[in-house]
Amino acid sequence: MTKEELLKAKIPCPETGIEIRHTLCDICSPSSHCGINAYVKDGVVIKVEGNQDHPYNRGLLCTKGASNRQYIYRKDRIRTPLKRTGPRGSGEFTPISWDEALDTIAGRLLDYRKAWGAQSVFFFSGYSKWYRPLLRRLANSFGTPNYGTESSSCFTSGLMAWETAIASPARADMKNCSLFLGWAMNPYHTSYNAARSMEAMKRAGTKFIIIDTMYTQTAEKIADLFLQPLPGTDGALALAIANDLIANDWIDRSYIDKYVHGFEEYAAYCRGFHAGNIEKLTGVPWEKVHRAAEMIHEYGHPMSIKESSAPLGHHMNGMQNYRAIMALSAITGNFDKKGGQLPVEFTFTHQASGYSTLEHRFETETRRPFLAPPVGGLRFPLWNELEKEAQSMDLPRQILEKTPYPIKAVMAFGMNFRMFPDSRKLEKAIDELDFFADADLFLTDSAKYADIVLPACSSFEREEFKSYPGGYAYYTKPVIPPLYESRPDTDIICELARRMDLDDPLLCQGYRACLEYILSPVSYTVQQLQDADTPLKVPEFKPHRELAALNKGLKTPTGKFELKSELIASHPEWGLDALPTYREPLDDIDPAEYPMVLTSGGRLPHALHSRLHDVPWLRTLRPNACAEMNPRDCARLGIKEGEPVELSTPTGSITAHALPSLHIPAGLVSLYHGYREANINDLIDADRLDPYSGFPAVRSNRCKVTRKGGCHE
Ligand SMILES: Nc1nc2c(c(=O)[nH]1)N[C@H]1C(S)=C(S)[C@@H](COP(=O)(O)OP(=O)(O)OC[C@H]3O[C@@H](n4cnc5c(=O)[nH]c(N)nc54)[C@H](O)[C@@H]3O)O[C@H]1N2
Ligand SMILES: Nc1nc2c(c(=O)[nH]1)N[C@H]1C(S)=C(S)[C@@H](COP(=O)(O)OP(=O)(O)OC[C@H]3O[C@@H](n4cnc5c(=O)[nH]c(N)nc54)[C@H](O)[C@@H]3O)O[C@H]1N2
Ligand SMILES: [Mo]
Repeated sequence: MTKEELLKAKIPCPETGIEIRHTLCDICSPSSHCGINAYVKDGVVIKVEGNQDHPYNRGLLCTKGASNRQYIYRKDRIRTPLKRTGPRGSGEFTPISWDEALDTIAGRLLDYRKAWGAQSVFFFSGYSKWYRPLLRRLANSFGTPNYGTESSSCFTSGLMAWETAIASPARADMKNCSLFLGWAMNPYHTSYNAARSMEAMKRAGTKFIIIDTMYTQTAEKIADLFLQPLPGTDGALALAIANDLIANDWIDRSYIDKYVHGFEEYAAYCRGFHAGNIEKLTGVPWEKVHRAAEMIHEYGHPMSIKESSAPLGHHMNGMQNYRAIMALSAITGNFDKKGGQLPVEFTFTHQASGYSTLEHRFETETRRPFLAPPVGGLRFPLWNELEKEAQSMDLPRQILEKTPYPIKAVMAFGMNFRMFPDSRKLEKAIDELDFFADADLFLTDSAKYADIVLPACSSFEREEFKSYPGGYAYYTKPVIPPLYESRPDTDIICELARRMDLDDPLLCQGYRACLEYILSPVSYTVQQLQDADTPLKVPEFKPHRELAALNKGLKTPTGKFELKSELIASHPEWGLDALPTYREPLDDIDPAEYPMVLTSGGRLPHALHSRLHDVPWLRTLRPNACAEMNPRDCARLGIKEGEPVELSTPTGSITAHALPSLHIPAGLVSLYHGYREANINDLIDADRLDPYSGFPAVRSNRCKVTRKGGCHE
């Protein structure tokens, strides 16, 4: 082959000067950061493919991963630190040096601390998580209780449900079960690896119950039994399944006697969910509820349940619904058993990889007693008790109302107001701040409100620690230098600690020193991990030991799996229920005026929140923001495919393109989030928050659908 031919085919060899370097894709969920082979020529990434040696993805990539080149080279990458010169939101900035930017931020944050107290400064993290342990420590060393993240609407609701029941997180031992209960999960859109595992399990004879408001690919290809409840009614459904299991004595009595607390009260409560009312409450006929109970009895030893925190938590009653689902694991004796639900410990950034680190100590050891509750702490007392950080969903309110105390400054890493319910409320709140700084890869509309903008770099341009399930530890090398003047978030955090002269020598030493400390229980040094250039299995990996946690006693008040939470019961002033009680998700909105149920955010395979709408390859897969509706509803309203339709709620209205879809049941409208031109969160009330978790009800609302210039419902 000639050199030109080799170059055209992007063949890595000395003649072309193309090299393959390894990194990871950090576009989607941290539980699926795939290994990447980056083809690099002259400091430029010219091709990406999956890394076959990576234990997680073994050479595969999804559409998002395959588009990494277009993602990291997006035209709106921030090139230099910026200082705002025009009005907030105008996007008028002047480039400044890193020194000026960091000194300005450090000086302003110290000024607010002095004048208003440390709690007046809020440190925020968006969906990116790799730097979070350092950011949380920065907030603690600075002295503010206000460290808050996007997990306030993502993952923490499910975590809180587990903490309430077992005082630790847990995971589904999917691969070892004989019955898998996939509750609100469609991995064909979110995790191709989990979809492949399910297909392999199905071939091997595992039975599947899938429970989803939509008729998904998982329902179509995998389910032996498919249940389709109305959004946010999962708690009633789970309680009804439990009632049937108990009535037929299809439960594990000796396990319950030994390891479960509150069974009798719970069983009595379950009796309220039965053949006579369940279809009305959930839309699921009793025969299907009974068949689910029967299948659990026939095949559910062991049974593993995968409940996703986001779709189940995004309702006014979300956390309680989640608790009701988890209870099925306890009454059938599947918790802490191989092939069931396993209690776990987080290794790093909420990944349970089967080995311990000092992450939690690192994050919290510089914390002094706070003088004020974190944002959301008074409004969401269970959150406050369990999470010890801010519930970010209360941030817009507190900025605007200044109660119980004013927030003067926000130092954000990737803040995007479009992801918050009633986005304009946060936009307005940011506008009212005395000081707002934002570090991001891209000059987003939220960053345009910042007084100082900092350019962060992507996973291709930085070194980063990542832990994977099965005991793996990985420390990447940058595959290209940081683009323009961008820097890793961790450098920004450590540099701020230095410039504010915080009493935190470890943080001031930088990312590597912090990691050496966090990883001190692990045999490998950071340098050894980096030299390996591939994830290493650490010798400290501890496989799960059946019933070990239950026999030792859980860290709950009773030491048992608590169906009735004694933590909640001991705080009657919170006004929360100790049992996983059910309440209707939509009883506060008038169906006469808003006849359609509105859900948002069901994942699309090629979209990830706001990040990929401006990535050309991915955008071509769905160029428009689409309101997906059942064809029967479209026909009734005279709406044709692609026509503009207006969706309105008491909070606002937007226009999207109609997309008839048989996946959506009649009466429901579904729209993906994050679009600039049709932001579903403009329709969602910022105060419809779950009183247990503070989560926003983005998945159950009511709306009116109007054909532009036509009839409506
Ligand atoms: N491609 C892609 N992958 C992603 C993301 C993305 O944006 N795009 N986001 C990442 C993030 S941040 C998260 S939190 C996860 C979320 O991951 P998942 O929770 O797995 O994904 P979702 O599609 O949000 O929800 C799963 C299913 O729940 C159903 N569902 C919605 N509401 C209800 C309900 O009330 N009851 C029941 N039973 N089912 C319901 C939806 O129809 C959907 O099929 O995905 C991660 N992965
Ligand atoms: N209506 C509706 N709203 C939702 C949801 C829903 O289902 N429906 N889902 C909720 C859920 S589960 C989640 S997780 C949130 C996600 O909400 P966000 O956290 O807002 O998600 P993104 O828009 O992906 O990321 C935020 C910003 O981080 C920037 N960023 C990316 N990588 C980095 C990095 O390495 N460093 C820095 N400094 N910045 C970076 C991105 O460019 C982006 O501007 O949305 C929530 N909002
Ligand atoms: Mo999320």
